[in-house]
This record gives sequence, C-alpha cells and structure tokens, in this order.
Amino acid sequence: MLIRTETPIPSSEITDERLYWNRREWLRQAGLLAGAAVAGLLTPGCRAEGKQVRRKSNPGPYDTDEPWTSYEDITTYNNFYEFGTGKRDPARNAHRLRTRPWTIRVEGLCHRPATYELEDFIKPYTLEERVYRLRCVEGWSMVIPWLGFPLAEVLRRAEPMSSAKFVEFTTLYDPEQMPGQKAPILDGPYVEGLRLDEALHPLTILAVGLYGKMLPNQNGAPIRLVVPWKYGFKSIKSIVRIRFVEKQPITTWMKAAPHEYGFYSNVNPNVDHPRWSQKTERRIGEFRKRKTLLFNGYAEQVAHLYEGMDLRKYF
Ligand SMILES: Nc1nc2c(c(=O)[nH]1)N[C@H]1C(S)=C(S)[C@@H](COP(=O)(O)O)O[C@H]1N2
Ligand SMILES: [Mo]
Repeated sequence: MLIRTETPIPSSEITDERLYWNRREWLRQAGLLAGAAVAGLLTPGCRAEGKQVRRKSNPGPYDTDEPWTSYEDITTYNNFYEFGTGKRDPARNAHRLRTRPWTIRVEGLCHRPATYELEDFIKPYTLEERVYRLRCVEGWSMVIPWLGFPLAEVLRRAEPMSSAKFVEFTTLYDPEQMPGQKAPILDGPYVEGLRLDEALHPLTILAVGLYGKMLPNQNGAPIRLVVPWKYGFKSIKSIVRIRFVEKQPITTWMKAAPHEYGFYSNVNPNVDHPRWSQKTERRIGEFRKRKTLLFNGYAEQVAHLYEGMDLRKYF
C-alpha cells in the first residue's frame, strides 16, 4: 500500500514542470532536439487549458505576474484579417495555412543578409517563456505566456549598417492560403515596422509558441512579432521577411486609415482613437473594465525611447 508522507507539491511548481516539458515538446515538434522525430510538425497543440489561473513561479524581469488568459481564449479570439475579420474566423480558417516548409529572408541595409529555413533560423536561440500583456486598439487585452527569443539577437546577427534606421516586417503573401488577402481590406501582404532602437529593445521578441507549445496558426504560426508596449496590430504574424531600411516603413494600417493608425502605435490612454476612447480596456475573461496603462504598463522600460517626442503627434 502506498502511503503518502511527502508534502504536496505546490501547484505553481507543477505548472512549471509542465511548462518545462512543453518546451522540450515544442523543440521536439519543431525537430530542434537531437535525434528528434519530425512527425507531428504540422500539428500545433490545440488542447484547451481551461480557465485556471496560472502564474510563473520564477518570473523574469520582463514578466507580468498577472493571471494568464486561458489557452482557449487566446486561441479562439483573434485578429488575423488574412483569415476573416471576425474574432472567431481565424480559429476556424487558419488551418489552411501551411507553415512548413517556411522560409525567412533577412535583408536590406545589413552586412549579412540571408535566407533561412525556419528551423535554421530558430536554432541558434534559446527559447524563453515571457508573460506579456497584449492590448488591442479595439479595447480588449490578454495576458499571454509567449515562447520566443529577443528580436535583437536576430538583428545583431545580420550586422545592420549605420544607414539602417527602421526594420520592416512582412507577412506571407498567398491569397490562395490566406483568402482575406483577396478582400479589399488588406491590400497586399500585411506590413509592420519599428524604429531600430524599438526593434532592438529587449522586450521585443519573436514568438514561436505560447503556453509552451507551438503557435497555433491563428496566433501567427510559425513565427510572429510581439511588441508588448504597442497596440496588438504592431505584432505582425506569420513573418517571411525582415528588412533593414532607412526610411520609416508604410505599414498596412497607416495605409488603410492614416488618421486612425500612426506608425508608433504606443498604448496610450491619453490619445483616443478617433472613433473610441483608449482610457480603459476589458481583460478577456473578466467583466469589469481596467484602466489602460501608458505603454501598456511597460513605461519604466520604454518611456526613454520617446523622450522629447509629442506622443499626440507621433501616435
Ligand atoms: N499578419 C497579420 N498580423 C496581425 C494581424 C493581422 O490581421 N494580420 N492582426 C494584429 C492585431 S490587430 C492583433 S490585436 C494581434 C492579435 O494577436 P493574437 O490573435 O495572437 O491575439 O495580431 C496582430 N497581427
Ligand atoms: Mo488589434
């Protein structure tokens, strides 16, 4: 007969252990562990995680300790116009996207431009979990345990020239796989951009997973940007090109509605969207509204990037 004498394991540690396993599982799925089977590569985890509150037991300097939005909500309430304009459309339609093989081109004003297969692109970097808020300009927010690595590491490897001032990102363009690209809303592939110093900031990551698993297609598989102090639309999904440029890129939303969406798009409760206020937000899974924080709560880390700038003009 088994007699339990040990003290029960705190649930926070169980969570951590599971995440550790999931991280290995992600690497295995992506074929990045030695001798790993490549089977299952196209099957991102879609297991619902339920509504339980989760926190990291050993939060790093960039993590928020707020409870995580459920896996279910994170993966079924999305913006990904390539797969429809409704929040439920991406989860229904994004399975059309083939995420392997996947090629990423790093180019423009750098000394080491290169084209990578996804696995080679990711291989040099350590995947870390970062728990970040994501705030949509539409007034909702989530807390998401991303799995990724700093964009800065990719940019430094490319050795940017001194003439490089901005970084431009482009989503795959393939209207057969992404039917939303045939509709008039998106004109060509989705494009986003960051100033070089924003792109090099340690909070800016490229994510390849969430909840310790590969990104589901609707969340931007196989690789997406996450810029936690900016509105969600800056966090471009399913990236195929990263380009160093001299001039400020013209982003998809600036082109579509220049009065509503500026290049900077920093989360700012004091600058209203022309059609609605940005003072409050609704955390998905909660009912009460929260006050929106300047720079989405990351002011301490990023406010210095905008010193002396009029954030009403550069919205
Ligand atoms: N290619 C592409 N990237 C995109 C979008 C899009 O429509 N197409 N939507 C953006 C918006 S508005 C938000 S709020 C976030 C949503 O990310 P999530 O679905 O992972 O929560 O993705 C951003 N990245
Ligand atoms: Mo958004």
